[in-house]
Amino acid sequence: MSIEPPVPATRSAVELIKENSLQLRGGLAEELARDSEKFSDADKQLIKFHGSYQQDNRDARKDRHRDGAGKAFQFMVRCKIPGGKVTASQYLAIDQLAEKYANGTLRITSRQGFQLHGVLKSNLKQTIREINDCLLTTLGACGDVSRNVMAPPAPFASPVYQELQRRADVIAQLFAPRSKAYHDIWLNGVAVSNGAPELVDEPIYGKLYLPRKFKTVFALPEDNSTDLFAQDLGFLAHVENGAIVGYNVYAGGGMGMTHGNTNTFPFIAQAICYIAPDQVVAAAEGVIKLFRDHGNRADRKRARLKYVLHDWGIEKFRDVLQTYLPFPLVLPRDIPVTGFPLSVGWHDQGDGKYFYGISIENGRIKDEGDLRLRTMLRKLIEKFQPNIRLTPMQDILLCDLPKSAKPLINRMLTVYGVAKPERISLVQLHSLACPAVPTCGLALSEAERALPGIIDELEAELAKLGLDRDKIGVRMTGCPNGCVRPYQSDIGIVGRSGDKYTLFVGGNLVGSRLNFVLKDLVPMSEIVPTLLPLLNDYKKNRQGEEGFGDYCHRLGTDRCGAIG
Ligand code: SRM
Ligand code: SF4
Repeated sequence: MSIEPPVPATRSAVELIKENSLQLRGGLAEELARDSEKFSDADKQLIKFHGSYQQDNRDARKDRHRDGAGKAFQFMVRCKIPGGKVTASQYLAIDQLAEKYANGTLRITSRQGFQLHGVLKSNLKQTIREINDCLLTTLGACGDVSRNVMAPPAPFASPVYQELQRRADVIAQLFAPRSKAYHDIWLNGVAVSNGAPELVDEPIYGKLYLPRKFKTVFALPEDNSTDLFAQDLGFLAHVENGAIVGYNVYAGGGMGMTHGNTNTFPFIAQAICYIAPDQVVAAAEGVIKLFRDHGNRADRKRARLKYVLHDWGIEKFRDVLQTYLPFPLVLPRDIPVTGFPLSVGWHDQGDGKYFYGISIENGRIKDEGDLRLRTMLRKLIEKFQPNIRLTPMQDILLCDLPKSAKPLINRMLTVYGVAKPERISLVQLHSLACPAVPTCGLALSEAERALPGIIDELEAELAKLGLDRDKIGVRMTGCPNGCVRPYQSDIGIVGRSGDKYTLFVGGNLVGSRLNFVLKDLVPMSEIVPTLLPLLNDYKKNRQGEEGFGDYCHRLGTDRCGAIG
């Protein structure tokens, strides 16, 4: 039985669209059949639940405006891939779709998914259908539902790693929307006008789905590569003698904020309770239901779970959560998070096989000039048919390889101009950027296209200072929404407007602490020069093995500001 949440006095427009959508159908089927380049405003919202965003090519805006043409509409299509697990044939199918219907590139996302960009409306249905043909899905990749569930990607033969991957699948499946709209619209082609659609029970979501997106991850103390502290819900495994004996449950993390609106802010997830392994599903259901019933449905800028936790405080959050749990809430244990492995390079899986992690700059798999990354990956995957894992750092792991694959893979990297991880600077390996311009409609500034230049500059300075063996994480976004989790990193660069950025320092590699503003409105060309005095001082005055973010945190805002 669906339980409808209490309806608040005022509701945002999206709430009404969801409610009246006949379980996410709206007019999507009819609009798809129509010869037009875009969807209506209401259906533009609904299409997100099906894994796609209506965008326009922002590079083309000026010329088209001059020529009196409207926007060049196109679609982003996102696959939801629990734990980032992809088979060789699925990879090859997505690679083909990138060529046939998108802009010839694949984008690994910061949540272990794939995105295609530049799909025209006329090709959207076929793209989504072919994604499903290879047994991947886009359902619930976006929209007000439980989003892709992340798990540490390394394919170690260890029961602990395997258990977390299995759990990610279970949670992803349990909290996927049950509506048949997705099948009707994209796979079977049934239009609403063909008769009343079949409505099903949505036991968790009801008619209104969630107030906003909801993100879950699994992590290990020594492997927080899924960035537990940035998530609505996180399960931190407690391991004893090689087995998971429980989990600390974290809730209320999130990154998005709006410049100038102090009512919005990034927030670090808090440890709420400790559970036994067989309580994972009930705990997830409890937190999701709490969010469904108490999340803000009037103001989407304040709708995430983090605001419920912030506004209530942790004690009330625990008390209310208890009413949704079928077991007594036990306080969390002391389980420190200590590691953030990247998994690039060669690794022994522990079952006689190996995996090779390739660092993908900002997740973009493409051929460009001498770099023939996309071709190389296709050839390698065709030859070795490896299982694949996508990482939350936007990298790719080729798994289950025989030892004998090493020489050929090493040779292919050289021939196709792809840098081996050991030849890539540590600062680049630890950097992330979001797509921003030209595809993201919310971008205020460049990110993916700008970060490589900034990293080049930073690498040169770090080498001069002898800091090139330090792990320093840089995360850049084109707007404050924080799609690559910039507010917990050593250095965060957040788009402000055009050429100007807000510069943050003081987070850490494991992401357990928010950073703070070093300087606002920094022109792109001044980003590295602004950081230099601090890096100099860090080199001279750091304590022991202190990381750059820890050093900035120790100094605090005022002293960093005075130096920087
Ligand atoms: Fe994101 C919106 C890209 C992970 C916070 N995000 C968007 C949209 C769809 C723009 C839009 O709404 O029109 C971006 C599409 C750009 C494009 O052209 O592709 C976009 N987000 C991405 C990706 C592709 C960034 C990447 O470099 O990989 C990531 C896709 C992940 C996936 O596979 O599901 C992505 N987004 C994140 C994360 C990181 C995470 O999930 O761990 C965050 C911060 C964590 C969080 O949710 O708080 C994030 N995205 C946002 C927000 C801010 C939400 C908020 O609470 O305020 C928006 C804006 C919104 O939802 O209104 C947003
Ligand atoms: Fe777009 Fe902003 Fe997300 Fe970057 S951080 S992808 S600019 S919404």
